[in-house]
Amino acid sequence: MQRGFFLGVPGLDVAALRLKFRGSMLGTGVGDALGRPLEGGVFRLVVEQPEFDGRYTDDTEMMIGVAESLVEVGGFDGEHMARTFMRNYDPDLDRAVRRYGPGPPTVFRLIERGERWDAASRRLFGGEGSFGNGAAMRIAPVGLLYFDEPEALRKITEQSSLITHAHPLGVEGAVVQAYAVALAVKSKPPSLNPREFLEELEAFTREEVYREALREAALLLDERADRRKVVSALGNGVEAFRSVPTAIYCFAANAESFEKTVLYAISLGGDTDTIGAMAGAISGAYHGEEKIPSEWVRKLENADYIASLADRLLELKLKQQ
Ligand code: AR6
Ligand code: MG
Repeated sequence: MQRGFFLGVPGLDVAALRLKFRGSMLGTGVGDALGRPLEGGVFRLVVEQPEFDGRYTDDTEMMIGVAESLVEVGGFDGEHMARTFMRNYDPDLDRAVRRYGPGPPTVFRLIERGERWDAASRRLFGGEGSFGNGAAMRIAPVGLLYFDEPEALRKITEQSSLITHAHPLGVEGAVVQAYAVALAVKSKPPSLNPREFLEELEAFTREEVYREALREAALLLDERADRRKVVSALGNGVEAFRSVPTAIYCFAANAESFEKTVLYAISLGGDTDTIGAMAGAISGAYHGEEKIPSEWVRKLENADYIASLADRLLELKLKQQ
């Protein structure tokens, strides 16, 4: 790799990438922890002084699992990643803080009883698999590791999603989110054009539900829609197709600031921790660690460990060049 250049993008050198990798993973944690106390609420007009104790939920715990597995194996291994999720899962902590959806712990029990890592999730929800946002909320490390390899990004996202989410809309939500992280890594602030960003995502996705939502997001951007309209058009639910486009919109409409992006995301109500986590992952990948308010990073649970995982992920990326 040439010094000072990555993919011909001026300024995207190793130092910039390090800040972006850290920014995306810490951004997931910060957005998740900001949204945690508000989960399930109705939207508020502005969240000016958010409660922030730095404790994160299943989103960040599973994102850590994705990154741990990728760096420990040196790439993707489904059995290993499933076992890593299971190693990190603690039922008592789940009830008190992490608050997993019902799907993943069910999958863990099935695998524990001998089901294959890529078969267990297919038994959920009457055999159609989960279309929850749980595969998308944890996907930042895959978007980072494969940011300049769209086909590998799609393939590894699909496989890693399948561990818990077998429904095509659950999987494609993760693909769209991973690609949003990748595009954010490749863009140097303040050069990103939010409209073109949405168009590139629309061109990449293979599911009409997401293409339509991304076109809707572009219209909302043009008309500077209010929150009520954003929630009614894009959603704030636990379904991937009612939250991934929303998180992407939160970033596109507030691309100039990490803080504005995540505060806007958690102000929409509903699944605030996950919409915050996904918007934070994209904005953090764009702006980098230094643009995340330091008080939030300082308070975030396991922030040093998350940053060290991001560094190891970048080392893996550089080794693969
Ligand atoms: N049919 C009907 N409902 C479904 C289906 C389906 N095929 N798939 C999902 N749901 P789950 P997650 C509904 O359990 O995606 C946590 O707080 C169903 O109501 O796979 O890992 C996370 O932080 C199901 O319970 O969980 C996220 O915010 C729900 O979607 C959120 O929960 C979630 O699917 C989702 O996490
Ligand atoms: Mg959560």
